[in-house]
Amino acid sequence: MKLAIVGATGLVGQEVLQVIEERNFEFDQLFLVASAKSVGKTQTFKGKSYKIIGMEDAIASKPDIAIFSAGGGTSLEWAPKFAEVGCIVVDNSSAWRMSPDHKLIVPEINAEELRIDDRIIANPNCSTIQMVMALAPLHKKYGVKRLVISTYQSVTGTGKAAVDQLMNERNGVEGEKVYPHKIDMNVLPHIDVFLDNGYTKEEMKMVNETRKILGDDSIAITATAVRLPVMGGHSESINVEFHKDFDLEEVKELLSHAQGVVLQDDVKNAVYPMPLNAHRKDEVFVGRLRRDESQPNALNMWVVADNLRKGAATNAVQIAEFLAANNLVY
Ligand code: 11C
Repeated sequence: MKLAIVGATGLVGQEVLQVIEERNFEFDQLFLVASAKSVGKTQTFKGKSYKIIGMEDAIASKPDIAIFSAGGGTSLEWAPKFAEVGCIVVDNSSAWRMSPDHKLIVPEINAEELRIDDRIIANPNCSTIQMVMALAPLHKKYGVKRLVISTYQSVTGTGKAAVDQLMNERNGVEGEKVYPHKIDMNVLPHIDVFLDNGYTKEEMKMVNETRKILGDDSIAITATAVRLPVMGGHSESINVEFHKDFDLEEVKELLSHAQGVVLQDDVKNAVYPMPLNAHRKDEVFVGRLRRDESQPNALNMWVVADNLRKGAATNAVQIAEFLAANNLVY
């Protein structure tokens, strides 16, 4: 099996390498692919040195699976060219997510949708992945009717330049600005671009991707996505209204048994999910579970995950693992 990591030098690409090493993902050959400015540089993986190659060379090597973390424009242009040579692209960008011809996969929820002829498979947005991981087990039992979400998102979601902006501001150093305002000591209710309806693209991803993954277009969803000077992961306050009533202890029971979900809900001992603890972890952490006393059948929850892990790299590697384990690679 020949594996290519496209966008290997970015924050997500680097995390993909870390995850495949930790999970011992098996392959025979590895190609590290990046933009022209990185081609020719070397990267060490498991003690072996790899030369970074460009797109054309990667396609000529005919990889079986390519994990793309290189942005939407790159993916729109290059993913079909990889697919043409028989490669399965697992794409971390938003380019293919809402296309009716492409699957949007969170393995714990809908990997069974994958078929041998899927050539470009979309990885959802990080803020969507962690939310649906917490919702899916409850949706099955009670039926999600409406979601009201506020996110508290890490600068790592924007990439390395944003981490640099935060650190430069903190250290009083001049440097490139990727946000329209200062991010240190601040909160920006602005992630991705604003759309005509007044929402941001990030907020609308949460609406549209959630419906597609849970397979239910009737779910009412509204979101406010917010950037914080935080590093370890994204946090979300989720108010969920169900069709059926629930028992809070049963909700905890369902979540504590859900694959990839960890319940951290012991407020008496100040135990609840936090990005500092989620950093470098593959699971989604859920806590602050409580009934919304203002509304029937409604629950409040707090969900945290490392956006570079389950929100991006881990989910993509899990998709690749599923393809390999189910003979969907040829
Ligand atoms: C952020 N969620 O935190 C974004 C990053 O559509 O894959 C991922 C953007 C995407 O800024």
